[in-house]
Amino acid sequence: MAYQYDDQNIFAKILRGEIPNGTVLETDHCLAFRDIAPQAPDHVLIIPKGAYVNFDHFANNASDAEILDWVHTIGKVCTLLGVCPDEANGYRLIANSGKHGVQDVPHLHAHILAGRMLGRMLP
Ligand code: D5M
Repeated sequence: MAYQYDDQNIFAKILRGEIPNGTVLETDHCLAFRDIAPQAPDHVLIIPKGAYVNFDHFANNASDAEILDWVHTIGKVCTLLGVCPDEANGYRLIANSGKHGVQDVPHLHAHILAGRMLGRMLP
């Protein structure tokens, strides 16, 4: 699979500092920022700084350090938002990939959605 990364995508511009963003957390390999069109009271995107189109591109090509940092950053964002599940809350973690995944921005991003009761995704 040959992945074509478009360096003009909006998240590449955010990483280059060309577009402002609502940063929640920045690490060596990742940036977490608020979604511009939130679908829940807390809606944060966690992206690797590397040029990865989607999840499988990242999972099959990124270094262990990049992968660990992305996973840890997602966990830290959950902690920062105060949504680690107890009886009262929780969150949804999504990475839309490709056409059937209805991915709009072609730079890997995890969505964390929280702060309200979300609809059931699967029957
Ligand atoms: O979701 C792409 C997400 O990216 C969507 O929820 C809107 C969000 N988005 C688009 N532009 C921006 C900027 N400039 N800042 C923050 N968030 C943004 P997908 O999974 O690709 O369908």
